[in-house]
Amino acid sequence: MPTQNDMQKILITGGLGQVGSYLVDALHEKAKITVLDNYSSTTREAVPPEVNVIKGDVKDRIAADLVNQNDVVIHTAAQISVTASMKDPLFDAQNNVFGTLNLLEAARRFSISKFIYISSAAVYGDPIEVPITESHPQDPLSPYGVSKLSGEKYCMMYHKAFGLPSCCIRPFNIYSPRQDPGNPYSGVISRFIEKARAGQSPVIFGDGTQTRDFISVHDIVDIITLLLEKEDANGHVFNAGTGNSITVSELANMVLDIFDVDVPVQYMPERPGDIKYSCSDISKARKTLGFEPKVSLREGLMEFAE
Ligand code: UD2
Repeated sequence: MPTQNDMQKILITGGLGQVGSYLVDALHEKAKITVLDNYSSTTREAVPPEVNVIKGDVKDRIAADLVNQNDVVIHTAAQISVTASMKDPLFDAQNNVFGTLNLLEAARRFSISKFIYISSAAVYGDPIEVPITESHPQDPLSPYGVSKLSGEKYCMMYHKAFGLPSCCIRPFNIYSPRQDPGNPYSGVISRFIEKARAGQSPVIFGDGTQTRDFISVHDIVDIITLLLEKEDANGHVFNAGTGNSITVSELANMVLDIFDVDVPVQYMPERPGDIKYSCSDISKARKTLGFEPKVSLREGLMEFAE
């Protein structure tokens, strides 16, 4: 194992969050990790006690100071809710646009060997064709989609104009047991599992024929690890999905089957602003990074049951 002194130094913003905390788990024995997190959604206990955690915000001076002390930045901290962004677009932009720019400016001044930005499939808006390639028109339907696209554009512009080794991923629907089911903004998988655990009916918004590409957080960690390793990734944006989709009705049945719960599904009106079909095309990540998603949806759901 490398000694503390010759280990790569990695700053993970949002390191206590869903993606960040799994990244810390995967990397903290191979690299010297510093987490910057404002504790907005989790606690210190999300990562092992030996990991250096700084409480602070990506918008503040502390973020720039930490960039200066590290070799690599993985920027996962964000305002993550589409619904919250509709209610407060300014708060969303302050975090996702200004926070990202604050880090990029620091990365430009100090010699950073890699800057990885976590964008979102929300940049595509309602897709005009599926599967969605990276060159699909980007036409966000929410302030969140706009702020994520803006962060991406800054990363790519800093690469072109200043030679910053930056790259981005656009995750589709990420899930993991660490997503908080009590949070009203949590994803459909957490919601369905919470209901199944209580022996209650999952609630489907709309007719259940809408599709999503659900990707396990472990595969997200894999693609980020590949970005760390591959210089070819710099200056590029990659879809991060599985390349497969499933309807929300099929998902509900799968969850009920895994948790062995026999209840009818409940239907509610479609959620305003919901997109109908979503599925990634991951040819670019396969070709450039050698990325191959490994966790099937059933396996990923079983992890919740364990
Ligand atoms: C996901 C991301 C969002 C953004 C967007 C991009 C999550 C939590 N959100 O939004 O951040 O990247 O993709 O397009 O990953 N549903 C039900 N019952 C429920 C909850 C949801 O039927 O109890 C439906 C919902 O109406 C939608 C689908 O499930 O059709 C997925 O909903 P979601 O909130 O998990 O994620 P999504 O795709 O809206």
